Amino acid sequence: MTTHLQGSLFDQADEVRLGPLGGLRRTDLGAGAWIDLLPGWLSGADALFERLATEVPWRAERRAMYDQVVDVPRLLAFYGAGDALPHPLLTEARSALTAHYADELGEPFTTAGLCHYRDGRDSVAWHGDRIGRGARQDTMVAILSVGAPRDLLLRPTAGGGDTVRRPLGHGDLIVMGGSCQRTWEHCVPKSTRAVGPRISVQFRPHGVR
Ligand SMILES: O=C(O)CCC(=O)C(=O)O
Repeated sequence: MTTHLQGSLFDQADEVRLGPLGGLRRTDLGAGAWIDLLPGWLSGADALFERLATEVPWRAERRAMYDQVVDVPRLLAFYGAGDALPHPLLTEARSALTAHYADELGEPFTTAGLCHYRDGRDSVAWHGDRIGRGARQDTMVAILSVGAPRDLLLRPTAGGGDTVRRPLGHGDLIVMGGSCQRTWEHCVPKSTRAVGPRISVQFRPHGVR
């Protein structure tokens, strides 16, 4: 697959390496929801992007919408709890997140969902991760982003309140925690700007989708 990623001027590192998680900064969103953010957690993120873009067995999905079947506007891959992840760095990232949040989360991050946004036409609509336990329980979803930044937007499920916007790419980490999947929803909107490709890796505990 051709990727056309314009690399970051700030991240020319060849070695793919995680930094410490001590720099995570928490924003309280209210209603028991929060996000933690760590820009540039991963150095060498462009190299990881290229590896994932070319080596992951990406699936193009189609979904029923009203009376039509439409293309899902992004490529997908999913790694369950027992599956080998497509790059050792992702295994390292999952372990580091599990260790860092052990007391607060009380269980490990186990699964990894990957989304590949090829250009600004790819997106994910407003949703919370509520297919599983996230519908009833507080939980965490940690997202590592590589490739060109795309905005992740969050807004209260109940309506009202400000929309929170975080541009994520080039090795940035965001963790959505507490009631965030129930009381807030998130999306990656389409962009009419000439944006490059981005891959997000979402680590979730067992039973959260
Ligand atoms: O790509 C992202 O950062 C968000 C992905 C997401 O929300 C999802 O796949 O449920």
